[in-house]
Amino acid sequence: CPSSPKHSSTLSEKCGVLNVTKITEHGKKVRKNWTSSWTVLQGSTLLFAKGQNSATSWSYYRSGSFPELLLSLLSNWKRSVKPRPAVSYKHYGPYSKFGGNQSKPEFAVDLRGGSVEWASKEKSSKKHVIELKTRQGTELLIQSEIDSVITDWYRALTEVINTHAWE
Ligand code: I3S
Repeated sequence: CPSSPKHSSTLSEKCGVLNVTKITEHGKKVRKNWTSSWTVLQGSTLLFAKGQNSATSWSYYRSGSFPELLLSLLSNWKRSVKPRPAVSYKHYGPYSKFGGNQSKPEFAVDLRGGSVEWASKEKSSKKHVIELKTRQGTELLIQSEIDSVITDWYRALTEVINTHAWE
């Protein structure tokens, strides 16, 4: 992240733009509210930032405008990591004009003890939808129009959940 998603046994990291909605919170059903979110998988935590540029990143992606896409993703990524105190931001200096603090992580979920499966048609009429359940009683639907994108996320989430199954 941002340019090369990497995986290791101790820390997996992956990010991208996904459509997300909660359907259950603390065990209670909540109304769907699909939003395009900058999504970061970091270790066993999945973070969602309502990046102001999410839609922009998406449109750059679709238009094949990769330099702009990279800048936009970098900008979103910087914002998504900004609130974490352990990270030093010094080296982001030259790019700060793309960042700012307009966007904060919307929410984060702990994947340990959770589960993922492909959502049934009853859960959503959209295609390529992952249903993620957490031990804390949050259920999310995660979707991308791009088959390969959502398949990669499915794989990554499954891997993290399996790795941390006994924690
Ligand atoms: O599971 P539902 O309730 O049919 O989900 C749809 C609704 O949340 C709908 O919103 P309103 O009922 O507030 O108008 C959304 O616009 C749809 O996207 C939801 O369904 P999908 O199948 O897209 O997840």
